[in-house]
Amino acid sequence: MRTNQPQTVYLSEYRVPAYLVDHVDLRFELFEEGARVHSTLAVRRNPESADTSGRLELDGDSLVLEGLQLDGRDLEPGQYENQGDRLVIPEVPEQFGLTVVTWIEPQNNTRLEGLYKSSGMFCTQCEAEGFRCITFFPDRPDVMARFRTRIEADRAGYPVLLSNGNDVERGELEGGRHFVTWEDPFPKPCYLFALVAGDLVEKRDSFRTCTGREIDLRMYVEPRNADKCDHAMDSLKRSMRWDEAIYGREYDLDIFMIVAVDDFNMGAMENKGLNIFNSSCVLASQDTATDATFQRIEAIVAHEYFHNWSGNRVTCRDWFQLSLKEGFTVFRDSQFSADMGSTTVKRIEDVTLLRTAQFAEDGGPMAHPVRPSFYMEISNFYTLTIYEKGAEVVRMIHTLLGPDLFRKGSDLYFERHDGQAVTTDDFVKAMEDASGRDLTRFRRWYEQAGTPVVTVRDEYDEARQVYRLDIRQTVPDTPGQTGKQPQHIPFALGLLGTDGQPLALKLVGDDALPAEQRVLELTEASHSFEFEGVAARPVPSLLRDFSAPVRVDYPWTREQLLFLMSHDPDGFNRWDAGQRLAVDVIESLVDAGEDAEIEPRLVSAYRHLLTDEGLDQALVAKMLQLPSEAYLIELAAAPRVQQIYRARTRVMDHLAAALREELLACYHRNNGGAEYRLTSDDIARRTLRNTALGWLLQIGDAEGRELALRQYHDADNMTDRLGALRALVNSDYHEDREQVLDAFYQRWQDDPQVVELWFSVQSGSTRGNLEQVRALMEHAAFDWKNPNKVRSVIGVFAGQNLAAFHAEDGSGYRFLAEQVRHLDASNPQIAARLATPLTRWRKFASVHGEQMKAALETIRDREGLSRDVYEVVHKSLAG
Ligand code: 0A1
Ligand code: ZN
Repeated sequence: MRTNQPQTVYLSEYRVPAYLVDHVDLRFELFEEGARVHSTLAVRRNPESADTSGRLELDGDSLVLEGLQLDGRDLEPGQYENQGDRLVIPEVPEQFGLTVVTWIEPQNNTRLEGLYKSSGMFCTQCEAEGFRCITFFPDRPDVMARFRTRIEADRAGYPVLLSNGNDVERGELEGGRHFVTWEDPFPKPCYLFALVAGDLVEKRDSFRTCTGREIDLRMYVEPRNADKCDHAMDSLKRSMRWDEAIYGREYDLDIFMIVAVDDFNMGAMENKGLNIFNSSCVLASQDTATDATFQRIEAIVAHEYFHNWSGNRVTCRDWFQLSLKEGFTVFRDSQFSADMGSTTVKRIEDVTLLRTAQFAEDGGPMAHPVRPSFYMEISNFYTLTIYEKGAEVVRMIHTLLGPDLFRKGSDLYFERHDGQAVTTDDFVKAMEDASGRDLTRFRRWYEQAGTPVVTVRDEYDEARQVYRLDIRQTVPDTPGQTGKQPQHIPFALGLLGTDGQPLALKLVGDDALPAEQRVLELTEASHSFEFEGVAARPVPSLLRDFSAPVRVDYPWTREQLLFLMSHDPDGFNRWDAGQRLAVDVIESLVDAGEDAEIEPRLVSAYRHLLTDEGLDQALVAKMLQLPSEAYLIELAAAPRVQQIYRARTRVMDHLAAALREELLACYHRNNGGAEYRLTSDDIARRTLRNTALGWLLQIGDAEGRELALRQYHDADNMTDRLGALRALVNSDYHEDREQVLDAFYQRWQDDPQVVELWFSVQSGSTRGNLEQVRALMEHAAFDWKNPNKVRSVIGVFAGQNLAAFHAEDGSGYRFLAEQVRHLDASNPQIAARLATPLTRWRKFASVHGEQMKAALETIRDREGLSRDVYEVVHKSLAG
């Protein structure tokens, strides 16, 4: 907490550390009243530093300093300065041992950074700057040390004591206490340090690596969760195998551990050999987790595991390089998920998130490049831009180089930089060196914020049988960045003939063999491409597979979109054509009267999707989802949320009514009754039947209601049970809604993950209002200290229940501001994230924008605002 203005940190001010730490010896004495941390560092001057002042500076946060010794001798008060957030020793030798003793209070740590308690266990979260909440230390990722950690605690309360690496010693202590010592042979930055102490059950498995080493795999969870580990364990083994096969990466320690904790700010953390997970991202059983949760768990387990190479063995030089590890690792986990399920569906899901949320971020006040050049609070930069856009940037390199050269590049990167802390530029350089390609202009993707707009116009010359595409790109201004340069964009496309068949593409003056798809490389502000031998005006299929994170501006007609929906060989673009058509239809209704006609061809297109069983059902399940309100809002220049909401609802009602028979048939056809399996086929079936159910209840269909009630009671898995619950909650059957919600809570009240689902179904329901959300916050299961509960009630309301959040009277905005102010006192990271919807006030038309701004100002005026919230609020109000 602070009242003075937080400092900005600049990339341009990066200097190598003046001192290096070769070894860290930690001893934790854990008690109920607090913890004492003894830390002994082997320090030496960095020969590469220009700083020869002899001054050592260590970072700290909320620490009580109990002891300080240099080479075994106590330092006198005049020999050091404890500034609270910094410990300065003005004169130190070239090489020395430093012992620091600190006292901390994990039981009172509500920020969930550093060492804290969750459901009675001790655990840590040190990324990005949490280690300084444990002891004074050079808390920066380019200081890499070997850690030895001894943990001492009461044996009865904390039988399990874990840290990174291998356990090398254990024993009994006086007073019923015991200790375990862990040693991690790999030098690592302190943000990868982890400690866990608790009464946990252990699940064991093993994995034989490609060179025949046997790795001990262990999961630690609270006893009540013992039956929810199998999926994560299987996902882990699949990830390990996949990383060997696709990237040639073998696991390096003899043991790999996963721990589940209930209170966690993010999804999970890749601490070396000891990954710590938010319970909701790792625990699953058929009864308690939905298909989406199973898939998310597989992806996050993979993500954290993949970090062992992309992040841990090769780490970031400074936090401006965060996307070095995050963008690359998200790219890797999305490749993995694609390989485990449906490639097209995975692509659709990734692009939906990117276009809905990352594009909004890139167009808002917190817009920043994939490699930012300044920040106030690094926790605010764990963003969709760093993660998702960062992954798209790596993906474009993959597209430009092709899989083989990309693999050559990643091999070179891992080999060249193993054990180092490096930059995004080192990554690009490795890709360049391995492939011989020049990525100079490509680097702008890392430097320029904002979503490029690619404008495409076409002309067909019948006499010459030539089809010409004129393509221009512009990168919009973002806060603090104007006058941007063209970026290197891989633009995949195909052309379809009037018969729906792909044309062989032959560029005028290019002697490459004709192919049905090409990746054009856009490097200038504008280009023209002429295709020859084109017998009739074709329909272009642009930016196939979403080959670059850009907006495409092309004047599609509805005929063209319908044509692409049924003929494009690119599954992603078939889906995208359907989305564009639906967006066009909904947008055209926003300003039209209540009786305006709804495009009849949309109905027939949806009918075709519902009835043609020859189509890929996983793709159909995706195509049946209308574009979300959030996406429609993102696309609009000055969105009027209520009108958008009504137009979208009208289209849904209309489609559901017109297609009632088809929806019922689709429901019954996919009501398998077979054993629950997680194949993409079965997932598609469940998605289809639950979508059909949702639509039927949307129009209050009586038969749909019967089906939903029956499904709710008969379901043998959470996907179907929640599907039925959600359909009823979003219907006008109020009594059923209340009854089923009660029954659900009674049945699952002891399972926090299921209660979170129960919360979010209600707070996200368009039938729900602010009063109901306030009531949820009064519910016994709501807990301000648990980020998952805060997210599932307040976050879901502001992020998904958009008609209620943007209520005309501004009550949604005032509500959110009130919650942000409240939460900032205990958990600034979550408070800052929660504030995001308000920070986008400039995008909204007059009254709404003003109301949002006023709400934001009430946050700004809070006394003792955290650095986290200060940064997002001030950036949003600036200019
Ligand atoms: N590195 C983790 C995510 C993570 C980031 C920050 C945290 O605290 C501020 C916690 C976790 C990942 O990418 O999975
Ligand atoms: Zn990550």
